[in-house]
Amino acid sequence: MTPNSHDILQSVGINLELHARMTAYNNDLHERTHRSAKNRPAAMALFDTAFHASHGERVAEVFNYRQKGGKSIGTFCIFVPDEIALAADVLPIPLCGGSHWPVDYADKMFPREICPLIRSTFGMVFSNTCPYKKLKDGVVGETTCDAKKKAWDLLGFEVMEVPQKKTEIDRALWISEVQRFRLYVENISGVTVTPARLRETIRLVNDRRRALQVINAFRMLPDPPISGLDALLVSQVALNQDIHAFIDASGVLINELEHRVEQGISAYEGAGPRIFLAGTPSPMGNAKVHYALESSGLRVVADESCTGMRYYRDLVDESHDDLDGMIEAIADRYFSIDCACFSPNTERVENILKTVKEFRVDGLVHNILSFCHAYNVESKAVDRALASVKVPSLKIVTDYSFEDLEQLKVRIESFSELLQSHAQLV
Ligand code: BJ8
Repeated sequence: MTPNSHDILQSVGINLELHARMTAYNNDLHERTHRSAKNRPAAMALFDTAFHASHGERVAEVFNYRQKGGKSIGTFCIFVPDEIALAADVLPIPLCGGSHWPVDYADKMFPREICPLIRSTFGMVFSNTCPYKKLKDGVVGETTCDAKKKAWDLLGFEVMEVPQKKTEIDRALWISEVQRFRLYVENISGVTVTPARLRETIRLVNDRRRALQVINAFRMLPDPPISGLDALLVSQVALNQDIHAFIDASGVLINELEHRVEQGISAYEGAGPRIFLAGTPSPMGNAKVHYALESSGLRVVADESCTGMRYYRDLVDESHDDLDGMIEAIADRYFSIDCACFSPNTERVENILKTVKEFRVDGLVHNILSFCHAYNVESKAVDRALASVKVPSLKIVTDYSFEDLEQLKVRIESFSELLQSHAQLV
């Protein structure tokens, strides 16, 4: 951490001693899960740096931006449209926690029987270790799962209503919510969203998605030049880093991945089953299931979650020129998100089957955060569809702690054996 970042953390009231303990915990884990891996692309150093910067230099960037009069909001879900916030000169800061270290601090307000993503996020807030706690002008939640909805109630956040079905009436409601969000951010910054500015930010946010899509496509190859763990880190960084810096770093990585493919350099030492990981997101700090799988010899070649393809699969249509047309195009793109909060959610099953084919996966692993009922229950519908194409699956329900790692590895090893015998039979 630079002295500048240290002073800034102090000035925003961070408990420096606890913050140092939390970052040491996160750094040790990152060292163990990522940095010790062999065959990493050299460009991953850029993303390691961005990982460490999320609690240091990135905080300083946001602080300095605000000192110059810039505005920012906290968000928790990929339903909040970045394009519109950026067009109103409001910086969106995703706040979902991925670190196990602060979860017990959430006891101050939340029951233990809710998912670790929520507990980690608010554990950081209550332990005074969230560096973005005071660096924002508003917080926008959304009506996705019950735990989130009720948390926003308790904390008095602004809430976007995400419908739970996808009929025309729901679409109309969602478009009006996106319009309301535009007014909300305009009100925060005093900047009107113009068609010219929105056109620019639609392209910019699409560019970030395009970069992620290109990196992800390398994972379709028989010998992917980037591991699942590193692909996850790239997605996690995309959510926190300055968007221009992220697009630049992705360009460096893409060049290197192209060279690695030409030279036949794989991220993996041996041939292992190709795994599709599906389910809940893994915010920055959490890579536990990816690590459990890849350190057991399996290869995570596709990642369905909101820290995977769900975040960048679809682009916003760039062909509109008028403000309402652009807002509608943004609303439609976000409405295609196949979160398990929708009922029915047939799109998700269709997308999963498509990915199974494109990435030629041998098996699917449900990665479900404890107490996330939506993804846990929906795993049955996914399994039914997988059975029709003869793809085996394994369900992992877990939190952020590493206490059950050895147990998980035992289950993963038997799943790996099952996949190998299954491959001989089909
Ligand atoms: S669009 S997945 S980011 S809601 S894991 S808090 S659902 S109990 S994170 Fe999500 Fe938006 Fe959907 Fe994506 Fe609740 Fe489940 Fe916890 Fe979750």
